[in-house]
Amino acid sequence: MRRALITGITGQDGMYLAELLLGKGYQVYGLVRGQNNPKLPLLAEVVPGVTILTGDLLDLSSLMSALTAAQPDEVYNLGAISLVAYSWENARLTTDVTAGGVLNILEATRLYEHQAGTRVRFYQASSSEMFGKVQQVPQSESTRFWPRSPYAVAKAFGHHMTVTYRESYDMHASSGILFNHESPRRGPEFVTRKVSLAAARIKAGLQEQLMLGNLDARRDWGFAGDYVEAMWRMLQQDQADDYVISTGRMHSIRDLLDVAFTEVGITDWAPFVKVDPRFLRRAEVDALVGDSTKAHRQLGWWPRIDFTELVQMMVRADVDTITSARTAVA
Ligand code: NDP
Ligand code: GDR
Repeated sequence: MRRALITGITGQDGMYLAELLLGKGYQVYGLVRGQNNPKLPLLAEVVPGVTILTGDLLDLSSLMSALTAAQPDEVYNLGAISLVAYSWENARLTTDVTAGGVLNILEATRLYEHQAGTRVRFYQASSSEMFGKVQQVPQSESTRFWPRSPYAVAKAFGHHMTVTYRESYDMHASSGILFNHESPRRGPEFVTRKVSLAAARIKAGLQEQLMLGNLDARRDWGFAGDYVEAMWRMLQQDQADDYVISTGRMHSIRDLLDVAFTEVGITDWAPFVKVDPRFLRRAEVDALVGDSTKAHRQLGWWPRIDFTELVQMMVRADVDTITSARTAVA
């Protein structure tokens, strides 16, 4: 039975990846931080087969203990402070976790390999945010990075450190440069879920207005369930490498609003949406769209769910949750 250790198991991707690996017969270990993490009940409900280990990316010794307990064949480093907007307000913490945490888990993995006399395959969750200011469209593995936020700078550090460990220590360390991917499990602080939730709540009469930032930003949005499959495929390759994972299609926040509100039967969202300067970014990434030709060719990976299906899935899930809650009360 193959064994995997996932950091960031309580996040959106961690849960989808755990489901995927459990379905493939892996023994899955998940690193959870804090003495009473509020997401533990959800984790037990969604992926009850996962063995929980406590630890923190800031604490190298806790990572060593987790590796020793899990004895993994594969390590997926998904843990991070991942909200771009938050990273300006908490730049040092973001740097410590999202950059320094990568060095810690790489170093723990290297030491564990040495001590246990075994090889471990390592995945780093890199991000399209590293491309930042648009210089080339679409962005591929060879596009230069121009990070525009403390989060993106931290991810660029983690990416380069992963490549450096691969080249310095001959580690099987791969980095997935993933473009935005969403799902009904996406945190409500991210724009897609904020919109899907608001559309459902406005339709149900539970909310009057939706406050947003830049409506003209454009992103390449895919489905998280498809993207974790790409992570796994990367670690099944003989050679570790870096891959862009994306749909190759770009949409604006306005497109997102169109699909989400149409799904609840509201044809004009304008009366419900207000631009609030609090949600504008100090340095915006205007438009990102990925070129995943390498992943198509080498991993045989393709996204299965497109933008419209994704947004409809998210809105329907939020509508269902609201309806179930009302039925339970009635
Ligand atoms: P989430 O924000 O949903 O999850 C982040 C996870 O990191 C949570 O489990 C969180 O735990 C954990 N974490 C935070 N701080 C620490 C710490 N100090 N030690 C250990 N774990 C910690 O992110 P996603 O699931 O969306 O993304 C997964 C990874 O992929 C992240 O690294 C993200 O930056 C990256 N990424 C995501 C993309 C996307 O579109 N979703 C695109 C490209 C990259 P807790 O529950 O305790 O807070
Ligand atoms: P992003 O995702 O920054 O791309 O990072 P987010 O959903 O936060 O923003 C996408 C775009 O929407 C615009 N926007 C708003 N964003 C938020 N969160 N809230 C708003 O009210 C709002 N209004 C407009 C933003 O300005 C931006 O242009 C995500 C995260 O998952 C990262 O961890 C990951 O690395 C990248 O995707 C790829």
